[in-house]
Amino acid sequence: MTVENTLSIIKPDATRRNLTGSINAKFEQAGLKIVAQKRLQLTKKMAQDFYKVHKDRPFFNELVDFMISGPVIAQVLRGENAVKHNRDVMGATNPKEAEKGTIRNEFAESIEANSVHGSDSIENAKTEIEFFFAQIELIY
Ligand code: IDP
Ligand code: MG
Repeated sequence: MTVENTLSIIKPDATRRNLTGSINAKFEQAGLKIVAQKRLQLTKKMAQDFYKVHKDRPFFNELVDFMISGPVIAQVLRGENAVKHNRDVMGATNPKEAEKGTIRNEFAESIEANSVHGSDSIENAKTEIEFFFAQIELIY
């Protein structure tokens, strides 16, 4: 077991419904520590850049519009196997397929407005954390 950091984003559908605290409680109950966090309004350019791996997918433009439709919370979660552990806590991309008790099962509105983003590999976690945070902003 190794302690890792992973990048999480609470998406606009969740901030709109005032669910930041409820979602953060899920992370903390699961043993993930929030070691950095900020609320921000993404620009179109930032959203396009963040999701550039999906630029050829049919839902890309809609996804970008959704991600800039309201504030997001960018955060760094830390814990044992945090990258994979957070993916389990989040649940499947499609909330209809997300296991009971997961964030997406409890809170997501749709496959697009699915309340949270989480890094999918240790390598991507590093890049995604650097996208939002300076190293000195991570307080263990
Ligand atoms: P993930 O967030 O579970 O890693 P990805 O496949 O990386 O899922 O997709 C990134 C985001 O794009 C999803 O979280 C969701 O907001 C959106 N998305 C994924 N698939 C679809 C789709 O089929 N229709 C609309 N939006 C989608
Ligand atoms: Mg993904």
